[in-house]
Amino acid sequence: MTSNAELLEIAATVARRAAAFALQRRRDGVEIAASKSSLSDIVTRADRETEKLIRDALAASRPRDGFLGEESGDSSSQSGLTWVVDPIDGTVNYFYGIPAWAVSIAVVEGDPDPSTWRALAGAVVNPVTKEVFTASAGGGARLNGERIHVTEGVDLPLALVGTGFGYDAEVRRRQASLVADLIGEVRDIRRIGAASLDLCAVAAGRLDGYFERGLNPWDHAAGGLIADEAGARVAGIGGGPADRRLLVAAAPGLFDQLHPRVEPFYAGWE
Ligand code: LIP
Repeated sequence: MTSNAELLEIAATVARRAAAFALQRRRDGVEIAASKSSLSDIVTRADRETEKLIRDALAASRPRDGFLGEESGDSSSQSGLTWVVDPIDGTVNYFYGIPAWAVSIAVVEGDPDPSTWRALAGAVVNPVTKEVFTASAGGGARLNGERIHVTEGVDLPLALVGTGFGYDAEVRRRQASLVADLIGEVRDIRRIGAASLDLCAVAAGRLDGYFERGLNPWDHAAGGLIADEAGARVAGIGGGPADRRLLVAAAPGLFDQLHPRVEPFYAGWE
């Protein structure tokens, strides 16, 4: 039986390799895009190539585990464990050269469904800032090996709150209407553009809270565990597991103020 610490070592090792690859592809890609195809095409290729690197590395070390990735879909598990992967979270930031994108790799027990899975280990690597966020279930959360913890004791009016928006313009317009009200009730709002980094920011005390609707499992599988292990409450509609309907993450005291403030807005969404 592989320990959570051993699974985390695999996640972090593969995520570091993949992040270095993606960073190099971005650097190479700008030249190709400048002379040949579009940069958006380069980004799409980098996404797929990075996920293939991750998938092949995990298949080599964990051949009986399942896989669920943003770009290449899923394969069923024979071991009861599934790797949940976003090869480049923060794709638009990657496209624009904004240093807020990450490779996110988590391993979960049970079906790869955020409403039922148990996350065992996760790594989020931002190669531009050289930051490696890691956590294992019961093992705490770390940034570059140093323990991290959420900021406690912040109430909503003084909270720095992160959020994000969907790719659909009409959805974004509706989401912005909540932010238009909330921005006057909190310290300020931040839109970083990568859910995994938003969740790691909560874990490290760089954000006091974060909420978003419409996240895919691979966006929050690793970051959600890292935030949880750093002392955050991470939950969705009705206080149940976070899923694409809603994710809210904050220290418990702030969670009890932020969740009831945003949940009603999203509770009625399909
Ligand atoms: C992104 C999420 C982010 C969200 C963006 C986008 P992607 O994932 O991490 O939180 O606000 O709209 O969905 O598409 O870059 O992997």
